[in-house]
Order: sequence, then C-alpha cells, then structure tokens
Amino acid sequence: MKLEEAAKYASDLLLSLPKKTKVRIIGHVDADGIAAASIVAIALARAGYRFHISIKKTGPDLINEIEKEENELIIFVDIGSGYLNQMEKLKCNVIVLDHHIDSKDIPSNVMYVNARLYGLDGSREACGASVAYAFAIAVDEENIDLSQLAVTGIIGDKQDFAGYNKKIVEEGIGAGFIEEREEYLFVGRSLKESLENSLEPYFTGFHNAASFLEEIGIEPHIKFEELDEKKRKKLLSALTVKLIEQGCDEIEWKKTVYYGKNYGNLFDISSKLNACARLNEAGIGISLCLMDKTAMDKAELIQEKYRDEIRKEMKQLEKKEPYERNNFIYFYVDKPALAGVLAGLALKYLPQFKKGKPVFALAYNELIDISARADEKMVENGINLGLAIKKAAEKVGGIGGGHPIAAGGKVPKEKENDFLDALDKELER
Ligand SMILES: [Mn+2]
Repeated sequence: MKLEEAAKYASDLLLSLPKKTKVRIIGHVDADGIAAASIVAIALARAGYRFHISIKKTGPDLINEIEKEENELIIFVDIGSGYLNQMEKLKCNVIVLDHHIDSKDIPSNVMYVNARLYGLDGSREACGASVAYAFAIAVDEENIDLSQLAVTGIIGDKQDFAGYNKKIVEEGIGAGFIEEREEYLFVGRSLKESLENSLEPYFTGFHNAASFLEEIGIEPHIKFEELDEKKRKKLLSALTVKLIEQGCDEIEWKKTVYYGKNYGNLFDISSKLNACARLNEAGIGISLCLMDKTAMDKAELIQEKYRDEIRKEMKQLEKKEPYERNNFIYFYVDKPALAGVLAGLALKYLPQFKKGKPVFALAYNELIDISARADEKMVENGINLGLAIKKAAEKVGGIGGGHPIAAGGKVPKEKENDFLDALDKELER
C-alpha cells in the first residue's frame, strides 16, 4: 500500500463522523509537529469539523493526560508511534499520522499511518507534516495549498526534498502555491547586522563585524544587494576564508528558498515555528499557520528572542574547550531547550569542536537532558546516534532515541559517568 492509500482510510474514518464533531488533535512540540497539527486542523475545519489542538512534549504521562478527556476521535500527528501500546486506554477511535520509528503492536481502535510502513524513509522522505498533508489531500484534494505548511514542516525536520516530500513541493509549485528562488543568505538591514546575527553560518568573533568589513574595504552599513560585483566577490571570498579557518568545509552562499503564496519565506516560517516550540509558545505557532493576523508579529518577537539566546550561548561556547572521549565530544549547557541547536552549531562552526566526532550537549534538568548531532560523513561511516543514545541510556535506566544524525535522551544525574562510558562503547566501531 502507498501512503496516499493509507491516508484515504484515515480520512474515511473521519468523514464517517457527523459534521461538527469535535476532533482532538495532539501534535509534537517542534516546527514539524506544529505545521502538521495545523494542516490537520485546517483540513478538518474545511470539511466541517471542529477541533481542539494541544501541542505536547513526549513524556511518560502523555496518554494518561488524554485518557481523562471525553473524545470521539483523536488524531496524533508527528507523535504517537512510541505510545501505540497504551492507546487502547483511550476508549475512542484514534488516528496516528507519524514518521518516527514505528512499533508493531497496534491496538484495534488505532488506525496507524506511518510513512515508514509505505516504503518511505521517515528521516528523509516524509515528515509529520508530509503525512498530515497526505491525510488532508485524502479528505479533500483541493487542500493543495497546505503544501506550503508541509514544506515548512519538511524544512523544520531538516529532511530532503526526496520521496513523498518531493511530490509535495512539486504539487505546490504546480498549483502556484509555492515558488522556488535562489537567494543569497544575507538578510537584515545592513551587512554588519546580517553577519553579526547570522547563525547558519555562524561566524566566530563577530561580536562587532564592522572592523572585519572595513578591513576588506566594505562599508558596514550598506546591504548586500547594494554591493557591486567586485565587492560582492571580495566579501564572499573573505567570508569563505573565515569559515575555512573555523574548520567549516561546506560553504554555500546561495540557497534554494521556497516561498509560499500565503506565508512568504517558508524557511523563515519554519524558523518561527521552531522558536515558538522551543520557548513554550506553540499556540502562537499554530495561530501563525492558521493565518491569524496578529500571530506573525508575535512570532517574529519570539524568533528574535530565541535567536538572541542562541547567539549569547554561542558567544560563551566560543571561549570554551569541550570535553573529549575516544568517540565523541561533549559540553554542558544551561538551557535544555537550546541543547540540540547548540550541539549542531558547535559541530559545524566552532574550530575546537571539529574533531571528526559527534557532539553531545548535556543539560541538567530533573534528569540530564542529552542532545547529540553528527554530520553526514559520520553517518555514512556508520554512526547512528539514535541507536547509540538509546542503548547507552537504557543501560543506566534512562531513555533515548532519534535519528542517526540527530538524537536525544534523558538519564538520571547520578548515572552521568556510567552513561558516558556506555556511550563511548556504543559509538566504538
Ligand atoms: Mn517530525
């Protein structure tokens, strides 16, 4: 069976309910989860149903919290695969639209639609929003405009435009809802500002980028677009040298950007949803997807706050030497919500983290929160962070999992050293 067919069964289940039925939607707290939940909500509303969305973290009490409610249909989206065996308790029909590692035992009240069951790579070719989009199209094929939100989710989960994802973006472009443009990375009111604020790429030592620009004869307060060809080349080659010195070998100054007819730059929307998710403002992210007029400004402020926090932490991290084991590098962060992004940026842009080993960020919460990032080369060489964290964490009474390239977990504080030892063994090849 193909994903689209499975989605059709799920939509048949929905459409068998009388109109105005209130459907419970549970989404995962990240950009993909917010986009995915919004896609489902919009499709429902258009088909005449009411909905109630909650965006949730994965945690041991997820099902217990929902169990207390009275629902006729619950749709889990971008979340749920880890809870299938508990869903019998929910005493109503359940649809799970997901792309995370699937489980085999599916209770009879659950219709389980996971991209991985239909020949798709759930880390690259279909995310939560992609599966939600398949569902929305099954409900009504006019829902192609929701490809904009699906692409936002695909970007959020850092997936490729391959497999089903490719189909979505092509459909969106074909129907005139999405436009593809090649753009330079430099955004902002001035070059100085865009270099100082940039996170991808992140430039070390650019607390004040003015002197760097002046040294190469470029006026710091003009915009990138205002540079003539010669100065543009000069700037790009100076920045390339700078990034090479930082140990970064993948340098691209232009990228393919997708624009949505209703949403604008979808990379930017994805970054806003991500910031909303990280700063506990998922509701604003949902409002943004539902095109509430005030949500864009609110999301912009949240995005700025989030990016400021990351920059502040990166400035600190620039000055630190990480801890090193045989098979990985690690460091400590104060803010658990930033652990993943900081691990990723450190791995890519900070010279002292470039040792060809995956990077782990540890944050003390009630437990120790762990986030890890690898690069594609490491994954090609056989590193699987999701598996390594899962095994090492379970050995010390914690939990963990995720993708080969990005993963996370939680372990008891008193087991920190045992966990690090176990992890070192798991990553041994
Ligand atoms: Mn996802």
